[in-house]
Amino acid sequence: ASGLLRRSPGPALSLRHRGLGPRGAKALALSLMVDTSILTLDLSDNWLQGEGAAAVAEMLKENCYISAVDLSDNKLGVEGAKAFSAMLLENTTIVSLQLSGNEFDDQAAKYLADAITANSKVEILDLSYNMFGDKAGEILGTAIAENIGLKELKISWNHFHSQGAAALVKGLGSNIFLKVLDVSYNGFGNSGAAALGEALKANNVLEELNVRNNRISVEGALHIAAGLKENKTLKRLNMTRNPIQSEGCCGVLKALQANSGTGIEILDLPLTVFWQHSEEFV
Ligand SMILES: *[C@@H]1O[C@H](CO)[C@@H](O)[C@H](O)[C@H]1NC(C)=O
Ligand SMILES: CC(=O)N[C@H]1CO[C@H](CO)[C@@H](O)[C@@H]1O
Ligand SMILES: CC(=O)N[C@H]1CO[C@H](CO)[C@@H](O)[C@@H]1O
Repeated sequence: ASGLLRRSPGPALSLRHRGLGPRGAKALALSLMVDTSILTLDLSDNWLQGEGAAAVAEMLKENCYISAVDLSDNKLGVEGAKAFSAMLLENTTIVSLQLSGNEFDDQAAKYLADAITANSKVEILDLSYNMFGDKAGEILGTAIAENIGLKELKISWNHFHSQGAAALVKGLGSNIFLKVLDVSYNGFGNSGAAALGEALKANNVLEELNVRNNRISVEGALHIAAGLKENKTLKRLNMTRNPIQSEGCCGVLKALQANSGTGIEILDLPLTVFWQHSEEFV
């Protein structure tokens, strides 16, 4: 690991799929502790587990040059979440953090929520492909409401369903920084969509929202439409792969038609048979 580091000039160190494991991570972390040239670190898919994550986290507490870290697909689990959260409570250099695919569950969410609440430096956070459920929705929602730094949050491919989804996006209403939110491939359903609609009414910073594949049907689409009617900032909305039917599509379009101040530039609706109403919107 330290040999690789010596042979890798430049500000970006990418060691994906190298099978580093916890031991490799420890060796690498030791070398990086005093390094001043590396600014971005990609250790995705290295089976680091909690132990390897702890070594990397300790290193990041000392190193004040690395600002972007990718630790996706490393089986970090609760132990990894705890180590990274502790690091984020101290360190203020990290701006971009990719932690997708790390088996984070509701217990891991508790640790991450502490970091999201207190850390105001991280702007890009990817927590997609984890195992967050409804409890995590509540905990992370509260953290999102209080966070004052995140601009982009990806939390797609988790297990947020109705109640948990609603709790998660409730925080969005009070958030005043987040510009991009990706909650695609969860199970929001209509109650999650209703909460999104409410959040859109209150939020005046969000620019991009992805709710692709969330079991949102007509009722949910109309809730989102009600939010769109009272929102100026949203520019890109992805509602594909939801059974919102022609009625839901028309509801969304009518809401935008009624809102002269809408900021929508790109709208992606599911393929559906709504051509029979299309003359109304030409
Ligand atoms: C919506 O998601 C699909 C699939 O990821 C993508 O092809 C499309 O470009 C997205 N639309 C928008 C507006 O982002
Ligand atoms: C740049 C940065 O945030 N580094 C800090 C990480 O945490 C340690 C321990 O609190 C500080 O000493 C560093 O300054
Ligand atoms: C929070 C916010 O800015 N809401 C606005 C969204 O857009 C509508 C209509 O343009 C305004 O009336 C709201 O004040």
